[in-house]
Amino acid sequence: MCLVPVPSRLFSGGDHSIGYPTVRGVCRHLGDKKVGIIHFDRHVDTQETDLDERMHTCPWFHATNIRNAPAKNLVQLGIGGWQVPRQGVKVCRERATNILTVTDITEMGINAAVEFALEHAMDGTDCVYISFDIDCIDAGFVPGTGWPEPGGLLPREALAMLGKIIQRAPVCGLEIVEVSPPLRHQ
Ligand SMILES: [Mn+2]
Repeated sequence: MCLVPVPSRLFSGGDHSIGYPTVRGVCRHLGDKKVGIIHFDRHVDTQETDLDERMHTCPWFHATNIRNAPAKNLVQLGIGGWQVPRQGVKVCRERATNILTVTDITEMGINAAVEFALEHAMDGTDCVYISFDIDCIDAGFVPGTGWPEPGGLLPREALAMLGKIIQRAPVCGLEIVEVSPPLRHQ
């Protein structure tokens, strides 16, 4: 485990609307330090608004406007679900963020995916904020979530990547979101 440059925090959701305020809160304590964001999800969540509101599909549009959280250090792992709006993808392209789809990760392997994530999230930053949306995992394993998606990561793949990243990166915060037990039907 790396030494952390700032106190590390654990947040749990609830929906992903906590992503922006939690990164903003962490950044207030970073001074001049910078944070890279590693985001596990089937969805990019980079559109400015959704249904005319800032909500759980929009955290990274706003978080990467924070001075300490450059967009070039946003890495998104497991993207490729049905709910990936064109507006969000457009923002990713404009801001030159980094995306690996489930297919990318499957083809390159989880070790190479972890290297990619660390290389880009740590490029010029001091620490890493990890956002783990449980819908990055295949819907067959996580029915208790708001937007279950087929074709996601296997639990062992997601947990292995998460573990390898935590071992090697100075983590300033970790959030686990989109957990909704009432939606479990099994
Ligand atoms: Mn999601």
